[in-house]
Amino acid sequence: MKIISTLTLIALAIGLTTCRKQGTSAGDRTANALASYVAPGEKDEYYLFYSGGHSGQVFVAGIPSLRHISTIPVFAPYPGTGYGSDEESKKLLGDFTWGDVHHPALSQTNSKYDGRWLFVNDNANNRIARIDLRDFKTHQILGPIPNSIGNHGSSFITENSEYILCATRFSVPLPKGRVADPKDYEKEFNGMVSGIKVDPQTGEMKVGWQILTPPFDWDLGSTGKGPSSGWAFWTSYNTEMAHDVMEVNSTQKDRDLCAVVNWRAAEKAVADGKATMMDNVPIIDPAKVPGVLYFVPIGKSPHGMDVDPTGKWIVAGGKLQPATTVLNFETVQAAINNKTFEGDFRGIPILKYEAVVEGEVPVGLGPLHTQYDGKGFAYTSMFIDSCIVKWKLPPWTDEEKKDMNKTVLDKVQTHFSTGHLVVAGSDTKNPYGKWLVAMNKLSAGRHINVGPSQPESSQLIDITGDKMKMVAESYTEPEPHFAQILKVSEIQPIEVYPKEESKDPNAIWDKDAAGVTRAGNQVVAKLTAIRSRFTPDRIDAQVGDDLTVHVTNIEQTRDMIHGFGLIEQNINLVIDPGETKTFHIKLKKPGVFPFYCTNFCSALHQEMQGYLVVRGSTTTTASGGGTTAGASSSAEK
Ligand code: RUQ
Ligand code: CUA
Repeated sequence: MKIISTLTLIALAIGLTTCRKQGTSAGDRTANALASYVAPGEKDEYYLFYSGGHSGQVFVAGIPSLRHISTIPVFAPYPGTGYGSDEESKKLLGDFTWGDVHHPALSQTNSKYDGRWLFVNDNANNRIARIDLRDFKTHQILGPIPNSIGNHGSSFITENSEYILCATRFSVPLPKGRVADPKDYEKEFNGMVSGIKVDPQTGEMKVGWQILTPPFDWDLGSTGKGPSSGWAFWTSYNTEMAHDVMEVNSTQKDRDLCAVVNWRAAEKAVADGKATMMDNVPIIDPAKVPGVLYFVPIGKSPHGMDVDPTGKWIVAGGKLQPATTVLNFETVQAAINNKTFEGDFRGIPILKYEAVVEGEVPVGLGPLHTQYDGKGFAYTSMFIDSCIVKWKLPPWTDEEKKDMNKTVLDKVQTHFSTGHLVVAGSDTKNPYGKWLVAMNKLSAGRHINVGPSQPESSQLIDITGDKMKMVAESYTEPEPHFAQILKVSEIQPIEVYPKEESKDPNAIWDKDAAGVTRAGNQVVAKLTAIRSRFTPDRIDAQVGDDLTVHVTNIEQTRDMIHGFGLIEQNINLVIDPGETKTFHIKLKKPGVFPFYCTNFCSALHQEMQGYLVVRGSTTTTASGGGTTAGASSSAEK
């Protein structure tokens, strides 16, 4: 396949619209409506976990309805669940108030979803978070990851959730904090592949090891399974190693180099003492430890790189090449064993293109990501063509090999500029198939006008037949990148925190244990919340005190959530049934500050309120004389 220039591509895009439009007859409309209709009282069949992009959150929708059901806050405060207001979530967030969530990954056992955790990466602040699917809450945020900047090529999970693998989008002088001139980019800057170790019992993550790379911009990737077990793959753009005017300078070469990483070999090299330490992380220099890293040339400025359910085929989408490139892992393995190299880059072997590429599939313009249904078909999102293309994976017949257009089976138009797509279960060895969701970068006025801040659009496509069928569309806040789909019947989240599991030392379950205590200027209040009362409903303190409040929601009933909003003190707790939450403030101004339940919990919800009474300090009263009487009283019960 001839590789063509950006300009030719744009010219082609104007004259070539081959995507099939969907029927809009009354019959089609009725059939589509029924296919995605979930009647009142009925439930969706699948969860759709969308990354929330720079909202820092994860959105949960149902399939087939595409209805948004809940938001899981991860890297940014979310007042709806009080996230970022209580001490527990403040600690998770640290000093950051946002993150950029790109690629969610469900935990796997034996290349199948095991329903335990959802991991998401933060492209902006180099972090990874773990959401527990038992309660749909964020339980850990790891990072910023050392020696690593721009955690975009992430979070890719290995077959048994041994590791989350990450590659850097940006390169900087390492270790972080070292300064070099970007003009010396090639010499002074480096990228990194990181293996984040996941504890098999608890899911707790820690940085395992890292592999130093040239300063290419690593892009999307995925992990192997079956024959490619123990391997991982990333595309890259900017093998030109440009540092400015990237749009031009990083798109010079017809082919960029993809990374083929043997993560088991990396793990072993570290165990064998072949790593050196940087910022407390064992770092492997792949030029000195052969067998860990290989390159494969892929054209041009590629983006997605997706392993199929068998683990044999690896498909790269070339943003600036009108084709997807299919690598055959068995020939990759053979090329490595036989040293079928076409040279090296800084000591890293480059596998010979012809030896490892099975073929190029002429899918159209702007192929980004590929997903699979487990029946031998692949589905590629087309950014420029605005469509989804269905095509046939190898093995191909001689006739198909002669005319690769024959492997392209169907195209359906999307609206517009599709980025990621997800097929239910595509990254497992047994996809559910059935549904595909296209995540479009532009909605371009297909929704009611909401002004210049526009939502993102998603479209639901039925892939059960020979021809794809678009049945529904929906909108989300910015901005879904990738998503994961999980069958609802595969998990059973809790709906209350069981009392007997409470480990919070400040939890109280009996109103007799509730109250306010003082030691010096430290005032501690322990409250219970239950329909429709806080006990105690009065907290007394004075200016200058450090006030700590623990609120336990002692309900054990589903949906009996209480809030604790403290007026003019910027405190917003939301406490689920059986949960204890804490806040801490320094009291700076005198006054009477009402607190109230923010979740409408009962007929007497409005009555669920109390007072924080903050008297001026004794010294203030003595010297200023302007504050109210009784300033010396404290911690009344
Ligand atoms: S990238 S639109 Cu962040 Cu996943 Cu491909
Ligand atoms: Cu508790 Cu409203």
